[in-house]
Amino acid sequence: MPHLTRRTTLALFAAAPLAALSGTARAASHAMTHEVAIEGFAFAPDDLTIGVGDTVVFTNRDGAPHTATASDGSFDTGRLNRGDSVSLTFEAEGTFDYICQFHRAMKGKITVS
Ligand SMILES: [Cu+2]
Repeated sequence: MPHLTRRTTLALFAAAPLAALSGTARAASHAMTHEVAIEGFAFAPDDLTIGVGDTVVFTNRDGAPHTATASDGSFDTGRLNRGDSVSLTFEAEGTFDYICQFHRAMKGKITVS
């Protein structure tokens, strides 16, 4: 059965050139990719710590559409239908709470350190 996957890469948090450069250098040597599944109206894991330059892939495994939308507006996957994935690369340190825009009781957190 065809499996439709949307892949989008967003560079978040345009930083000062020097910070961006060091972030890129670190990303080249240590960047990791982490998976967050959206399943059963929950993010799994719902609390994730990653490194600067790492990528998080959000994949919706529910029949219902979901989003992962930062509470501070710093990122938004947009609507993810069943099987859709979006990759987000985090280029700056911080703690980012996010929700699903359609089901606001769904909450998650990503810490970039
Ligand atoms: Cu949802």
